[in-house]
Amino acid sequence: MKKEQQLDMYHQMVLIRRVEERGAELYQAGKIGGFMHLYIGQEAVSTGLIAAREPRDRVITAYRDHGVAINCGLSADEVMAELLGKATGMSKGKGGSMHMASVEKNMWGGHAIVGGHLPIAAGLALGDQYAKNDNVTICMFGDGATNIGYFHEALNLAKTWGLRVLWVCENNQYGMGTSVERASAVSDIRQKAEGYAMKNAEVNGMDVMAVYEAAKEAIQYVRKEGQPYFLEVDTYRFRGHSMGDPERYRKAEEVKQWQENDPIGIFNKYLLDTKASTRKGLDEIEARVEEEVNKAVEFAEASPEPALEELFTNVYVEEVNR
Ligand SMILES: Cc1ncc(C[n+]2csc(CCOP(=O)(O)OP(=O)(O)O)c2C)c(N)n1
Ligand SMILES: [Mg+2]
Repeated sequence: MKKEQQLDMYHQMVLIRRVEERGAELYQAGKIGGFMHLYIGQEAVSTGLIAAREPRDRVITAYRDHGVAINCGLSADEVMAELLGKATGMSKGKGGSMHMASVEKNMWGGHAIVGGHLPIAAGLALGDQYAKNDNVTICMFGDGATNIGYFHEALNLAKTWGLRVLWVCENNQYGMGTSVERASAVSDIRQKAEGYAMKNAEVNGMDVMAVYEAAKEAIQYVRKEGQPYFLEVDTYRFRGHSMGDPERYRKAEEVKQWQENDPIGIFNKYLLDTKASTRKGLDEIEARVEEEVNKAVEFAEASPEPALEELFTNVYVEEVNR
């Protein structure tokens, strides 16, 4: 990979982190309504995955979607404005934290119902199969979602019909306050893909380059073979499940251990070790992010709320280009 692309990925990861840290402050100040789930700690997952796609490949995810939007090419302005429910947000202020979407960037949401977007991913891929193209749909979901009926139906159909879906389980060890071991019959989640005779792999989600390499290989397989693929990514959320989580279900020690493997810190070290950048170069990226986020907050705060006449617009997409 060219070093420019690596530095762009570093920029994306730091931007996700800072947008969310500022988002959390604005939430505490009462400026953001509804639920908000932070991606802090998991930035390497979507950054590595989406860096490996072509723009024509579709991306769909659950409610932990702010980072995914940034990786798909949405600006900090559009994400921040959406968080604040403003008309200039990527979903015109009508989606909020959990429903960020952009057909233009091939980012199909942002879905709040656990597992509910997996059949939608299968549908997107079925549409592409019907149109006889070889686009890949990348569908991300949590470990908890693999215990839901939709997961099994969607994987079964994907394999039966040869749909081009890359299923990505972000195993962050918990579904709300329930650990994987307490909710799933198998804690090695990719075993579930074996049940559908689906090729699968597991990768360290704290290492963005490892995720990128695994995703490249997986996407190539899906595109060439016309078959789905299952990638389990081991990761951890550093913050609570959503904004009001007392975190009684896990020990501070455990959180600290994972935080020592901060994906941004690991990538920072990698870029210095491989001489892709200097300390000064990375500091400059971080300073640029700071400016971008300050500007995004100003932009979002100054933007208008959606007009009442817009209440029933943008409910359906009328045409999808294939
Ligand atoms: C069908 C459904 N059941 C329950 C909920 C409440 N709920 C929201 S998030 C969540 C946990 C999901 O965990 P996981 O899939 O691992 O995703 P993570 O939050 O860890 O990213 C639950 C049970 C929901 N949104 N939808
Ligand atoms: Mg989880």
